[in-house]
Amino acid sequence: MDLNQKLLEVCRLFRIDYQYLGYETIQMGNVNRTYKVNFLLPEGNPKSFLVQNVNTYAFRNPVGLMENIDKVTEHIRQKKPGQLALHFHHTEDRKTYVADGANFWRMTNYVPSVTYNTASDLAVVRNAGMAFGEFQMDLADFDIGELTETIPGFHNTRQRYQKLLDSIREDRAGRASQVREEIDYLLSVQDLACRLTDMQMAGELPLRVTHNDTKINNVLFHPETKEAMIVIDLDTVMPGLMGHDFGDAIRFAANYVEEDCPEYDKVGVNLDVFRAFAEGFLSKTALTMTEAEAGTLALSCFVLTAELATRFLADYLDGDLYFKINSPDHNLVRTRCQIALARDMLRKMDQMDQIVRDCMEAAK
Ligand code: GN1
Ligand code: MG
Repeated sequence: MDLNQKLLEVCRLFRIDYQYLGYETIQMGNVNRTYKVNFLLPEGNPKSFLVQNVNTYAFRNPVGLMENIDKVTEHIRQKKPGQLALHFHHTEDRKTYVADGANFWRMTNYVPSVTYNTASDLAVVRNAGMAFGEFQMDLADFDIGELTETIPGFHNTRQRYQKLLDSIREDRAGRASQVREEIDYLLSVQDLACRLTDMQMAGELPLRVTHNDTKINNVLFHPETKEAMIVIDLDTVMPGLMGHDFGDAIRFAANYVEEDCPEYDKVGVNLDVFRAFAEGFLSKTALTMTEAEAGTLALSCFVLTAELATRFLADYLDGDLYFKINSPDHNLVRTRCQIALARDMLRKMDQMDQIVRDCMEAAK
């Protein structure tokens, strides 16, 4: 069945009966597939929905994942009635998904908005920091035990390293000999990269409900005011650490270039962007943050960057099974870009740490 027919069939199961106009593929996310599906309302206006095909190779329990999202969005909705919230459509039998074979479909309203892959506008970055900080705070009283771990060990860096070692050993795509330098670098920083995981295991950091995938393009901004409207992509909302959300956001937003930029000499942390995000994030979280947590924020940027480099490299070695790719060496380019960023973060660690301390002071 072609995709037009499939998407139309899925929309009909979500009880959208308008006249079908067609679909556009949306470049959003490296894991799920997203389509904007367009319809014509009876009075002649267009109306669009976002339909996603959830990657069930990455998410082995998509039903549990949808239950997490339902619970979390409901919790936020009760706190903030009237605020724009993520809303998933239901089928006739009240399910928020359509499962057919290996495909797992879901549908939301399309929200006209803008998103950013890199951000030079510091007001936008600060707003994103506030949005992610507020998201964590909204869920501070949510019972962690209610959540399914949608990807077990998602930010368990020790486990990620173990996976990389397995991939090197198996060498399924026959690529290990080309990437000796990358492997050697990542192994040389292993203990530092696993510091957050080790502290978590030792019970030194509080477990929170975290977003876990805080790329700035997971915040939708108002097209005119540039205010953050809503945090999206709740697939990985799970128990986690403050540093997971802070670190991943900086990894993505504060890099001078996009995360798969092949010009490695341009890669690095823009400290102005770092400061703007920290200001926003800490303005919401400083009061509930422990000293130990604050002390991990600068480090967490390096940790999340090195961790993702191990994931990209393991996927390259496996033959690109997990992340969507645009070229055969896409995962290798991503790995190299993240390694260049991790190196720059090590150089700037003291400066980043000082900025966190300044923002903590200012926010208290
Ligand atoms: C994936 O699919 P997307 O873009 O939301 C990945 C993140 C990575 C990110 C890197 C579930 O996120 O962990 O940081 O790619 N999500 C999952 O771009 O693995
Ligand atoms: Mg995601």
